[in-house]
Amino acid sequence: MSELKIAVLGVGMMGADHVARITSRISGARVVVVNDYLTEKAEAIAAGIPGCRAIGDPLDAIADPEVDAVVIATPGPTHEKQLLACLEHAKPVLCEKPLTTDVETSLAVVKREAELGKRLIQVGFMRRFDHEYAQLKSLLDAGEFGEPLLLHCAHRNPAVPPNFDSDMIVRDSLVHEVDVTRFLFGEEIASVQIIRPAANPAAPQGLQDPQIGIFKTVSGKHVDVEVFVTTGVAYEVRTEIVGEKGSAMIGLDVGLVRRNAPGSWGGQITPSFKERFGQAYDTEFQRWVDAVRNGTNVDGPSAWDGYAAAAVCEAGVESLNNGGRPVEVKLVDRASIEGA
Ligand code: ISE
Repeated sequence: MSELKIAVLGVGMMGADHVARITSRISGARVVVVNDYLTEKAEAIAAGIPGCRAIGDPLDAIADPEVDAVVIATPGPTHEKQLLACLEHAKPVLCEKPLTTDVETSLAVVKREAELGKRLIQVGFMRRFDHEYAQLKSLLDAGEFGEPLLLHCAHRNPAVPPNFDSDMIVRDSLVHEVDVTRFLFGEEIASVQIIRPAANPAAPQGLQDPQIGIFKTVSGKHVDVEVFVTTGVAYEVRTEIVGEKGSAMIGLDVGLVRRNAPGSWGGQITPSFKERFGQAYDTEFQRWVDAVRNGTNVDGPSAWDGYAAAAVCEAGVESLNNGGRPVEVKLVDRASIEGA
């Protein structure tokens, strides 16, 4: 296939970054259509890219004959309809998390794709493409740490948008550690517990922040996660794995350390996930574009991964709201869906 022609749906913070990524940072693809509910925003972005048009209706953008593949970066509640339209038109799609906003519709999407007998959906869990996570996964798979036993994670954001509520800390933030756990351990999560420590006095009224998530995997491995999204400081994502033969930590985020002022030393802190995971997003997009061009369509997390993450988060929100009791994760048997 010659250059892949992509429609990007949603050009908010992440969508606009993806447009720039496809246009200037990766090869083999270009953006031919952009769409956003803010029409002027889409038009302004289209005007800056040769051969790019703004289309007002996302479903028309998906169906457009010039479009080979789709990137979905719209708000979660719109994903189900847009994903089903991509399947209907047999267009490969890279969908930002969440796959959909509830377990039932996520499962329906998994089943619809399986019925088609062709993989078309990739979900945007970008951490799997980060060099450090990828390196950790290779070492684990090579048996360098023997049997992996524990995972300790910290996930801190300096701030979140004003509409961010306590459930979103699970569904929007902790969901990354859900995927990281499934990716590194290669097994499903069986139960989730969310504990509410004393809330940050600087957090907006009513926001349960920080939260502690505890997962137990099917084989009994333990994972604990501190999620703290109003630190006011920096973007920090650390992951430590402890195994039978040793441990490893990633995400120390120590770049250049300077010592040129009397009596002090220091470096720079990462402001947000756009910078911290910039390389991961670039790699994710390049590999997806290559996969679509060679007909594989998917090279990363699948619709099933999106569904499994939704099921874990559903259980997590139940635990958050039931006083922190562990809640069992309910997943259908994967083998019962041929092709999933
Ligand atoms: C955001 O949506 C992300 O995906 C970021 O990676 C995460 O750190 C943040 O908490 C979420 O709100």
